[in-house]
Amino acid sequence: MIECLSVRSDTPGSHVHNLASQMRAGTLGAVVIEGILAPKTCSDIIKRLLDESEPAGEPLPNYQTYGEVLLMASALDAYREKGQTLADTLACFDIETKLLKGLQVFGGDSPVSPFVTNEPYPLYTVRALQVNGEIPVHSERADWPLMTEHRGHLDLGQQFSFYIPLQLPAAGGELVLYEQRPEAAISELSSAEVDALLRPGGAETVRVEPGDLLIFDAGRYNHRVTEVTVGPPRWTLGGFLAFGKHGLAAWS
Ligand SMILES: O=C(O)CCC(=O)C(=O)O
Repeated sequence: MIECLSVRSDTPGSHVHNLASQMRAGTLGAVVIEGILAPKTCSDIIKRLLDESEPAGEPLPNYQTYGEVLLMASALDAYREKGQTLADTLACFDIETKLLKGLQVFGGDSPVSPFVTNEPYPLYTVRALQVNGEIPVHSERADWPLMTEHRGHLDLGQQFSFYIPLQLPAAGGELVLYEQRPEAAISELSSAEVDALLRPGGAETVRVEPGDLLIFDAGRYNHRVTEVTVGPPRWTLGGFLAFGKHGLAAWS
């Protein structure tokens, strides 16, 4: 059983101050903080990117990213530059303030800030999963080549993912969390075979409305996004979180 909880973004911190610690302790699998972005803001963000920007890359078939996901990036400078271009394109939406406010409801007593070494890391990317696109099963791990700075500062044994859906497809594009950590090599298996292998150990489909912020224990649970079978495309805005010495740090 994966424990999932929903709270409103204006819930007083004193009522929910244990969310991040509960997830750290393994008693909470996923949290939804409702109402971080207005529905019109979500559609305006998509429109602005389609009108004024080009995706930074297509790491999987039918999956475009605006800004670069660190684990798929090949150089820190280019990753930062693409993150800055995205932040500049979307500056009028004040996303960073709204996102950090939502993440702070989750953090409670632990302050949440963008991960900074000598320079800040981009806080989020925006991703578009088109019809026929899917995100294969994975979990967030510590050993990505460009995470050397993270390793010195953060507890990467436990990484959380966060995202806000900006637009949902009519069918498919659902996040599935699996309780069982696979022992067999799964990279060669199809999504249907992976599902058949892992589902008996427990699985949860997490539904999140556009504008709500989901945070889940992405290091603990293998997860995947099912194929988008009926459009429109699935758009999400998000990144990753881990505990450091001074609270929670976020990056994209
Ligand atoms: O929604 C997405 O684009 C990615 C979801 C995911 O796999 C993650 O956040 O780890």
